[in-house]
Amino acid sequence: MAPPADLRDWIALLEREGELVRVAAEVDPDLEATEIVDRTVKAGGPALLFENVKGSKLPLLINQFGTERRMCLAFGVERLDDVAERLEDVLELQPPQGLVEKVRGLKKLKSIADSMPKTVSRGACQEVVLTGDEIDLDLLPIQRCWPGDSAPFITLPAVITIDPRTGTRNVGMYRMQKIDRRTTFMHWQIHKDGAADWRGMGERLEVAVALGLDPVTAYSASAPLPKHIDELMLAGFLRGEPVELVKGKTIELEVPANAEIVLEGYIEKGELAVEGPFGDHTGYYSPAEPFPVFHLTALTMRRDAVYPSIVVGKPPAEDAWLGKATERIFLPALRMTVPEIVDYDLPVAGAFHNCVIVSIRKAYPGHAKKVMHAIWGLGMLSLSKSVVVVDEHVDPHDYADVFFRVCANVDPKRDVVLGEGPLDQLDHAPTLEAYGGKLGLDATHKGPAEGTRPWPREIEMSEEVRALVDRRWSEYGIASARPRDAS
Ligand SMILES: Cc1cc2nc3c(=O)[nH]c(=O)nc-3n(C[C@H](O)[C@H](O)[C@H](O)COP(=O)(O)O)c2cc1C
Ligand SMILES: [Mn+2]
Repeated sequence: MAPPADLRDWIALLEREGELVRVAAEVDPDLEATEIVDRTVKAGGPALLFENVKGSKLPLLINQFGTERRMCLAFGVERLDDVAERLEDVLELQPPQGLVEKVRGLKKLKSIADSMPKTVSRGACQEVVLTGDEIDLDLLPIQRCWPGDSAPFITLPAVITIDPRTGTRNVGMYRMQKIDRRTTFMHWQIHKDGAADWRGMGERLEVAVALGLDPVTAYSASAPLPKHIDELMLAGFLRGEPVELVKGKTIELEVPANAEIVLEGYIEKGELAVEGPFGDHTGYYSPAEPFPVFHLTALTMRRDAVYPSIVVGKPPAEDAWLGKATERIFLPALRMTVPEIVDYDLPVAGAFHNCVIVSIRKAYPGHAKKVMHAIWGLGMLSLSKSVVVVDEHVDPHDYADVFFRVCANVDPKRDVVLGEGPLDQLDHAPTLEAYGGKLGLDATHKGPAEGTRPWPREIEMSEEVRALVDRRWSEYGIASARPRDAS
């Protein structure tokens, strides 16, 4: 099944699948919407289309990503690992042997070639064009999410810039605090590609912001790609169809033609003001701090545009599923660099950066420590505060089993690595901002070369006895426990 072509195609799909509720009652985008959504997300509930938002004519779509099932619907797959397999196929492309493999190889190469964004002459996102004094962010149902938030925030944007030094495009999801009808902040955290484009800017940096995209392109804006890779190419690859772009009305940048709403504008060199506080995905308010100011030169939209939003806060919130998609989709890329990694898990409670659990095929002394350092050196994973390493037969998603290994296998004097390095800018725990301590826990088995006594064998029942008990289960008359297969 092809992924949805645009936001309204996606809304129709959600509705057909019983995954969307239209809310006709008037809802205030100031706090009330958050409380409704937070309860819905935490109950595993549906996407919500608020059709009657106080103070705005536009409907507000929220919780489109809030469950694993909706995430899979967005990508047109059964399991998120299926997306990863398609990527792995391309990453692991080997010289083909024989005709059949050559044809298959060509298909894979074509899927890459077809991923490049394509320029078109017209886009639905420009049915309405407001410039100059007509620009008015008050038209949009922008949410103020939490009581301590300093203002309303645009929370689900795809922010487009071009690196003035290399000419490569970047798309990232960065919250935007509304300042007035024609200005917002741009919350580019220090480690992000958008911030790097900004640091490299000349006098002015053009910025385009797409709101209301097909779900795969919207997800791609949150994906932690290396700086030189255009997120729109990933979107094209994952969709199996290129992202179509039209030239902006007041800027040189191209914008996704299928967007519901586009904000065009610029950032002036050196112009900073104090942004925040904002109730963030850490579960705490991030403090007020200086960030760049974004000036709008145009607001373009569809005639009947839908405004998309997301609420972050104490985990689990809707963004948990964007994070889980990244965890699954990036496993093959992680394995390209660190092939001994079997699987990994970023616990939702760890807000993406606080904890990584990784299982490895351990082959030599210190191997777990080598993997910790690899993670601390890899892309956005480098911001991970703690890394727990377990053996290959341990499922990193089974937190109870991981905790058992940590308790059972760690000698705190020998198996704890304390380091320091860059940390997520939003992490309030370290003494300094964006820099602090790292914790590694080696919960793998240890060998004599690591200075241990002989490592004991783990207890396992024999397969014969298990099979026997499975067969005979009904004879025992024990209702409260079950044979393996029935569980
Ligand atoms: C809902 C949501 C909100 C986000 N808000 C911000 C933000 O305000 N600032 C930021 O730097 N990153 C934010 N992120 C994370 C970035 O989108 C993510 O790190 C992405 O990889 C950035 O793109 P880049 O690597 O091209 O800079 C947010 C992610 C999500 C899912
Ligand atoms: Mn990027």
